[in-house]
Amino acid sequence: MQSAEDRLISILKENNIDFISSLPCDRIKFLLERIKKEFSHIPLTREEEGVGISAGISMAGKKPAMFVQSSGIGNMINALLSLTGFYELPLPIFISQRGIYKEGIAAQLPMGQKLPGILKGAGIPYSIISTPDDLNIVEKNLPDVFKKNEMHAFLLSPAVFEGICDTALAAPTCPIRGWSVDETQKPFPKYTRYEMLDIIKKELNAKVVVCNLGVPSKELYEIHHQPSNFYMLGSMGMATPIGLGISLASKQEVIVIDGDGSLLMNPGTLAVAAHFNPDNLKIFAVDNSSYGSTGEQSTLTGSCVDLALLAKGFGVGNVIKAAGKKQLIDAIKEPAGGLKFIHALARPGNAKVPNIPLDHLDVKKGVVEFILP
Ligand SMILES: Cc1ncc(C[n+]2csc(CCOP(=O)(O)OP(=O)(O)O)c2C)c(N)n1
Repeated sequence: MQSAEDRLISILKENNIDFISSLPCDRIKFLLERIKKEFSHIPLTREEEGVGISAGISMAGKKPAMFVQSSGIGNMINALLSLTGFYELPLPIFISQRGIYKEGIAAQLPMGQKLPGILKGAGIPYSIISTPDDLNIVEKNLPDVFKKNEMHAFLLSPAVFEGICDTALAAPTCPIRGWSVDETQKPFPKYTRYEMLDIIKKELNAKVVVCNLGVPSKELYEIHHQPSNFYMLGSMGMATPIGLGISLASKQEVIVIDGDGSLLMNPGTLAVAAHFNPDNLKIFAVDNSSYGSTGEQSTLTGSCVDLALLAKGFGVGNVIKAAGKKQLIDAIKEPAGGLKFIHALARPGNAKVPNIPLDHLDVKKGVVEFILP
């Protein structure tokens, strides 16, 4: 019998889809790996840009499709309405709908569960795909998207692909990068994110630590839990903005542990941070060239983006690359007299750590009581 993945891929092929852009979700990681091999694939840094890229593709006479997580719709809605809908451009959007089936991350519930209502309110047609048999609905509705120049959201329940396990999922290779801000130091990734956090843990003591969502937060909880750690459970791309806000509004020393995928989703925040140049803020950007939490899909820091140069370009004065133990500790320890951006070059890989056993409101309470005792 044909697997749900095979079925969906053949429907996409029968409809002559030319380009598929995506930003990963853990629940469709095996499907995404197949898509990358079988279609012209466009890796995104933010879901919204996929809407623009798809508009360009369809105006050039080709057929686009997008694969995103339900949370990504929050990043797309304006472009979907004022570009795709307004100009009557076709766009099928396949959405991994979180928060509705065996969900382990509470922060996925608000957006995932409200998604049908949001789409309804926005006037975006959608279909609910709850089981592999429901892929018939995709088969029926997809041709109309291109015939009628419409957008259509297909809400894919994690149940559709449950149990699918592709042993061929490629692990990202450790990036070898030629670039360097300072040519005298050419650091090479040595440690995983977990090992890095372990190396710098003492320097986090009694500071406000805002930590990137997903596995980074779980690893930090396991390695160095303290009430002043703000563990993000959702809102990808918000670690640096949250840390900036705390640093501007308080005298606390703030360390943001961010990730390459998340920084690329919201890079403009580095310009805002550079503008204020707070001397109580350090951004420790763990660059493992992958979306570690969702299956280690490669990010563009492995091919073309140098986060240190990006930070410099946005006006951050104190930028350092670090990969070795001493470099990492010195970088986080030494004051910079202004905003400091540490480009921490990491190897891909996640530690096997459990979910954080704290209620999200208790996480907030711990941080607030630390800032305002
Ligand atoms: C808007 C949005 N899109 C996609 C996701 C799914 N997602 C959760 S964590 C993550 C990867 C984050 O990667 P990175 O910041 O590089 O951190 P790493 O896990 O690699 O350390 C993704 C894509 C999400 N939560 N929100």
